[in-house]
Amino acid sequence: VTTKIRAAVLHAINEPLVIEELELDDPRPDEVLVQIKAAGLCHSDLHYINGSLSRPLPTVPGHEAAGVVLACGSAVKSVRPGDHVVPLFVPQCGSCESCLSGRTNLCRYFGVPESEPRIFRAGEPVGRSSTLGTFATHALANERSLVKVRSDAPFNRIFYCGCGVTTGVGAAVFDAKVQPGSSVIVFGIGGIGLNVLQGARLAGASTIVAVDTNSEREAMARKFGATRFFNPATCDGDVAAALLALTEGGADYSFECIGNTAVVEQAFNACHPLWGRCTVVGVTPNGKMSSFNPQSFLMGRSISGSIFGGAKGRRDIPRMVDWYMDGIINIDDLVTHRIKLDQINEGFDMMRSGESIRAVIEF
Ligand code: CXF
Ligand code: ZN
Repeated sequence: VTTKIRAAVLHAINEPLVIEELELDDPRPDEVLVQIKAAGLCHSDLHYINGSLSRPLPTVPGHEAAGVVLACGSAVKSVRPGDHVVPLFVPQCGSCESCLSGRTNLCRYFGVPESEPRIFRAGEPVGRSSTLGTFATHALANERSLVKVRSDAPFNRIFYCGCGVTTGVGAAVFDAKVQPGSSVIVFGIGGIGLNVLQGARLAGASTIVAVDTNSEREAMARKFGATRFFNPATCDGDVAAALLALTEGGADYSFECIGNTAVVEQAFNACHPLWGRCTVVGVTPNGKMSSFNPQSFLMGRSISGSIFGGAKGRRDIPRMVDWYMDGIINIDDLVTHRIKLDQINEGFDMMRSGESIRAVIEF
């Protein structure tokens, strides 16, 4: 038995997604069938579409969503039909070395290729992003890739906790552990950078510099916590040098939220030479390199990266949803466009042009 679903399928790099009817297998004992209510368009999906990141094709992209449980496999314990859930592109099995260590949020099942296809197109297997594939009316998720959330929270807001909100807020709060009174520079004021800004504000940073080549992003940046806006296009000299001056010696924390290897270098060089910590959040294209003078590590400046904001989904997403419901974080103003599944290609066009911050597909 299978469930007939409607999904957006990526058949070839740089071609529009095609909306098709596919067959989704029934849940195995450890799987859950989820009706997707809202799914966000994330820049990583665009990376798969344009080939900056690669995956076997054809595939159903999409990893940032919220929905309702329709059916559970016999071994599933943590959710039941009717529960509201957020799928997790970073699973949390709770029992692997990573999950038990307290040193990482990346469960051993993160990024592990699937052994068995779950989606079919006229009997032929179709892949899916992050063992999810949420650009579809329904998805199958392993129990470890699912978290139950409160049922009074709107799907078309909390879907964003499944990737962007948690990635950005978490990078500042959980990973970098921004301290009260500190200075922060955020490079790239989009769907992730704005969340890093509000995370830095939540953590009590006192100087928060937003950096973007699009000055139209200044108003949003300030609304989400920026105290200064800097457009590198208006600066003749070295961007890092200008930011070192602007922060009177370098930021305590910097965040790269674009995925540009040259900007990673600027973000590193703009933080304080003795204790500045640069966090790479943007996903740079496969194969591209940044370079650093190793002498600049000697005195204490450091760089590290962050996936999903250091969050463990089953532990931290319910808390993110509470923060939204309590007005501690703003999601409403980031969800700039509401679309239908068959408008998904226009949604990615708006992402490319910078017209949208987040577009959400409502089912
Ligand atoms: C990304 C996270 C880093 C690796 C590639 C995919 N996922 C979410 O947007
Ligand atoms: Zn994402």
